[in-house]
Amino acid sequence: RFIAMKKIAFVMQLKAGFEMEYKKRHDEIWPELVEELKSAGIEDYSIYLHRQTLQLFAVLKRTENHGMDELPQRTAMQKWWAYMADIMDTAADKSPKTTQLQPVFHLD
Ligand code: RM4
Repeated sequence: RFIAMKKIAFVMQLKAGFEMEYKKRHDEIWPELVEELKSAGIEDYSIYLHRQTLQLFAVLKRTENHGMDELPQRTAMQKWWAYMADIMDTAADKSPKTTQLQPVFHLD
C-alpha cells in the first residue's frame, strides 16, 4: 500500500559550546524515542548544524495522518526534551523553540 509522505523543515537553536555534546546525544538516541517518532509517522529525519549561527536545521518526512501534534504528550519525548533543555533554546514546556521553514524550491 502506498503511503503519501510530506517533507517538512524547521530550525531549532543550540546553545554555544554544546556542538559536540548535541551530536553525541543524538548518536546515542534512545530506542524508545526512535520508536515514538516512528510511530508518529516520522521517517528520514535529519538534523544539520549551521556552525556560524548554531541553528539546527531539521528536515523530515511524515505521513499525511502523522501524530506529531501528540508527541508533546508522549513519555519518551517529554523525557528527551527535559534531557535536551540544558543545551537548546526551549519553550516553557521544555520543547525546543522551533521555527517552521517555508518551502521555496524542490527538485525530485
Ligand atoms: C532534537 C529535539 C527534537 C527531537 C530530536 C530527535 O534535539 O529534541 O525535538 O525531535 O532531538
